[in-house]
Amino acid sequence: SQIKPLVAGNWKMNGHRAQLATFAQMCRGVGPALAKSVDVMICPPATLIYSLAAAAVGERIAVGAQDCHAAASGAHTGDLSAEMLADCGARAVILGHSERRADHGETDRSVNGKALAAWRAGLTAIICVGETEAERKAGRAVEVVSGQLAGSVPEGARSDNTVIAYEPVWAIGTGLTPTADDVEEMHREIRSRLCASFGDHGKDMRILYGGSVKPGNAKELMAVANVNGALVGGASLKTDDFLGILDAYR
Ligand code: G2H
Repeated sequence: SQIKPLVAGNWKMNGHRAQLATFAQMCRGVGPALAKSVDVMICPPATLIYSLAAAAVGERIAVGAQDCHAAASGAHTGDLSAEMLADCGARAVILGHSERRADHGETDRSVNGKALAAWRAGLTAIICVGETEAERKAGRAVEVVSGQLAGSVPEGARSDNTVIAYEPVWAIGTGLTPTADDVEEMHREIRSRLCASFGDHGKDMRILYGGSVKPGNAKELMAVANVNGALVGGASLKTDDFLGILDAYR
């Protein structure tokens, strides 16, 4: 397809200032040829956004955040607005990751509000969806993901302000990955829903796969139809692993 893929690293709650050196190494590893075929991003914990973004100036890796509040400012102790993240140099924000849905009770409705906030601040919303193991075993995976898409992705989603990340919850950090056929089926389903809701923007919107992506499986997963890149957790913490995944696009 003509959609430029995106590989985004999600560092989750990992990384201190010492990881600036890791980030610099990653930047050096993304040469001009690779940058032509894939967009690359790292989403560090909020404490590192500013320094990574400063280090990324003139480099080929963009910096993103892992969550934002729906409001622009106000009495919300401990929260960060999309405007603040943009002010620190973030270009995108991951929203509705299953860990936040589980740990912080995020719902499709709250994720929807956060996506509107991201757009308001000029950030790309990377909206995560995905079924649990029980839901898949019950044959409800497509139904669950469709419901999350309908609820989490606001009207007005465009291919340049929204990225969808399909992350089957049972594949996250477990080393388990769905088969290429399962991924293909789900991504086809997501594509058709996006097209139905957002027309040409749905056709061009990036759909990332996430969940135990590693150098050893990236090539196969990234070759699946309608897989336009990856959201990478554990394997985005080490330079060799992350660059090994990006090799899928060399
Ligand atoms: C899924 C993924 C990144 P991991 O959460 O968002 O993590 O690659 O460690 O399974």
